[in-house]
Amino acid sequence: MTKPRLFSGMQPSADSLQIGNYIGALMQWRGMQDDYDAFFTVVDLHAITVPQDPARLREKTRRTAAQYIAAGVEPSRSTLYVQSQVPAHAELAWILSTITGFGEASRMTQFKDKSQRYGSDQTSVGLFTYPVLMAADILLFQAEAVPVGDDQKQHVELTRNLAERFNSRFGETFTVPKPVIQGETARIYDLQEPTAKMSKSADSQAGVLYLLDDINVTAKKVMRAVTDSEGVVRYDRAEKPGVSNLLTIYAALSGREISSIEDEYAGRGYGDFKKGLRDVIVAEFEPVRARALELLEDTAELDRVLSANADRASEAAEETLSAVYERVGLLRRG
Ligand code: AQP
Repeated sequence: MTKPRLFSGMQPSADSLQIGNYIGALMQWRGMQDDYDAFFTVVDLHAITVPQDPARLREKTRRTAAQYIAAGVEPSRSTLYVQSQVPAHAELAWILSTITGFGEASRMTQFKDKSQRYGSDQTSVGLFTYPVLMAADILLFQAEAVPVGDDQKQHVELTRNLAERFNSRFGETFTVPKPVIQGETARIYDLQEPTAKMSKSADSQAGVLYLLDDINVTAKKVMRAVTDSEGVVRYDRAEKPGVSNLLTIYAALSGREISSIEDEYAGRGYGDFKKGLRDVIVAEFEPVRARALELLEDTAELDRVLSANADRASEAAEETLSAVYERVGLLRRG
């Protein structure tokens, strides 16, 4: 039996991924490879919707791919490739933009947030059409499942609407995908500002745990994490965001229930708790970091793996794209 398709990706917007990307995405991806025919993409075309330094972008793209592999995405089992190496993404995005309403695109909250942050003169049209490109990413592979954070839910909803609209206007063409949303427990917050989502391209790095950071740096950041004055290891997101965030990380990496960790540290201070967490994180990160750095020592081999996977992705993408061109009425080359 053929497996259902899955699509997901991350932007190469930093030298290293952070623990939120690891817990919220990579750990899930790793576990879904058995049940799905998965496409995992480094979405560089999405990354250039905000300014990037060209040489650094190439470097970050390789680093992101290396971290996917180091975290357990297997390029021999799943299709792991770089978005810009498969031109069908951009081609389908154009077609979908012609059936997307201007008002519909204007309602995307991520665009509103980002454009407010950068100001309208610094905001590109690419940033505005970002969700249409994301729809193309997903629909190109007829993906049924799209594992995303809850901040991306609105974009997957738009993707579903576009798929249904296209199907009803031009005939059954696209699989209508479903988001696989990671709930609040999978959302990781900044260690210094535990009410803000942890981000790899955050302005301050003090509260961000990067996968590729030196292990001593990571250990220090954990020990300096913001907590509170109560001194009790207890989950309470509203009253104790710092400690709750640390508990979420601990539980996700150790596979334990939050209540069992609370019990273990009952009557002990935050110092002990942080040391326990530090050890869990270091044990998880050390092999991933070592493997990623090893892969980055041989970029020729990494590039070879990526282009072989891009060939595989192109083949799958072309099937959808030629059906789309046909349905829309574009005259195909004879
Ligand atoms: N803090 C987080 N907690 C849980 N999951 C997270 N993800 C990101 N941050 C957290 C998940 O990681 C994937 C990365 O998606 P992306 O690279 O497209 O960008 P993002 O979601 O905007 O992630 P960042 O780290 O915050 O990147 P920048 O700084 O570039 O904006 C997604 O699956 C996301 O849910």
